[in-house]
Amino acid sequence: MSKKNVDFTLYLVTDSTPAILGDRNLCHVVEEAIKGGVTCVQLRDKTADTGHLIALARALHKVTQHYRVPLLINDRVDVALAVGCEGVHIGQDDMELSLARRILGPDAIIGVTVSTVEQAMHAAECGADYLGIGTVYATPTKTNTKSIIGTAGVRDILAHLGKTGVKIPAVCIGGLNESNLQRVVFQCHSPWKGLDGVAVVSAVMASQNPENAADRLLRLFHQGAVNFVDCSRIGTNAAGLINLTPAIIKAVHDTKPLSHNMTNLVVQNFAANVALAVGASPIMSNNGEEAADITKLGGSLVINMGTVTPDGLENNIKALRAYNMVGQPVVFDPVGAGATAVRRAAVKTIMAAGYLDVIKGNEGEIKTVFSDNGPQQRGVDSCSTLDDGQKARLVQNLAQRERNVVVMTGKTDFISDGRRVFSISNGHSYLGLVTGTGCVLGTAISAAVAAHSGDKMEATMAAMLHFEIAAEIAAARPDVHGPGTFVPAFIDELHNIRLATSKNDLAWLRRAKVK
Ligand code: 3NM
Ligand code: MG
Repeated sequence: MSKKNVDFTLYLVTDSTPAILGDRNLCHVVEEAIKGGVTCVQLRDKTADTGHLIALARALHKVTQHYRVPLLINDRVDVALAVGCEGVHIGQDDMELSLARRILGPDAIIGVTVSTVEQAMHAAECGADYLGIGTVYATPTKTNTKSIIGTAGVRDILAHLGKTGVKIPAVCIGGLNESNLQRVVFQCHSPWKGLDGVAVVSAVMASQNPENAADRLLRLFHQGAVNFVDCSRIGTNAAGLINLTPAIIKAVHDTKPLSHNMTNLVVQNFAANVALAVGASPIMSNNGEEAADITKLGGSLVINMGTVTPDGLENNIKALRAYNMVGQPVVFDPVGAGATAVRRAAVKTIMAAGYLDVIKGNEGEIKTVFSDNGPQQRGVDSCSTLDDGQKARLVQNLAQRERNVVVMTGKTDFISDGRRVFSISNGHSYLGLVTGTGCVLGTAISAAVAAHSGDKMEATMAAMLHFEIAAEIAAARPDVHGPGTFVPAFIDELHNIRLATSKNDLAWLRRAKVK
């Protein structure tokens, strides 16, 4: 087996602890996993006595040799040498790479764990054969991990390697499983270099059917992230987006998609009415347990952080995973994100737990989502410090980092998919004087992304034009005298625009101000 053509696509790291292996036989579990598609195996046992570890490695090597899959030993160069397996995997605190190389020779496969660009470049320069990048997400399998770097951290490392022309296979590790694999691969991808594989422990080792588990993971890896942001129409300009808007509003009208809202107490009723007005079918369920069933009805999810409780957060995460699992869209509204430490932590937790197709917030919220040293917000109201150019850049940077669509609301709204940025200057100041208008915009967006299965930026733009122009028309009505009378008129106009559009009456759309 030449080390030049090792396949790192599905890299299995073993774990002999009772919590994961139970009373099963390690060699048997690994054999099943290889039958399912595991392409590379690392024996990792931090507590076994040396004699026992060598015996185990020998037995395991027989299995891996039979299937022509390389076996690497975690940390223990001596054990690898003793059993004559294909190589080792070393961490930053283990034996130095150059020393391990001297002991094992040029043909051994030596991989290194890295969590920074510097460590990655150093390992590559010293002749590592592959990199294990992590820790992506906090995981109970390894509680002493030093740095949780998320998908953005992995992508920074891959991008740097790619840009500087360093060719080295790379996998990532930490908390990967069936529900997040596709979007992790998608979000880790940089234009210069992507992942060559993923490394897992519990997703396969703890499975009652390791063969099936490996098979499904491998399929997900090869399938790619088909349901995520589709940038296929990157040529679309502002006029193009306006032209696409009626078809998207009609799609909502015709298909009546489900808009599943996990939202705060203040806006539940308003959000449900807005969903109906734009032609969606609202379901207001804050119980994460029923999310998987709700996904079967099609539709999309809004996670609104308006009233954050530990219990609520847990439910949000369950629902997020359920939607990600089936590739249905999720809109995240980080209400009041910067206001308290609890909310800042909640944002981080939600961002790490899944893929958010659209993130929508005001300036302060988007700043906080972008970096935790965002501004201290007062309540959930917005306050502005950035000029339009800075806002556009922030929205684009966040969308680029998350590989999704980001919306920043304000007098002028900004929207980006990471490549394009548009501003919308429709709307009315009454929107800022009524509570929950931002939240219900999330609901309107969720309806559009559920009904329009293509580019989520197109869908988001359509929902925003529908919403902002309805506000403009409502505010101008003679029966509207202020924010109180504005609300029912606004719901009327959302409804009217939808009905007019379904009859190809597009006069309202001439008001669109998109740049
Ligand atoms: N190394 P699971 S994280 C063995 O970051 C290991 O270097 C890590 O387990 C690192 O797939 C990890 O069950 C455990 O989350 C990964
Ligand atoms: Mg180690």
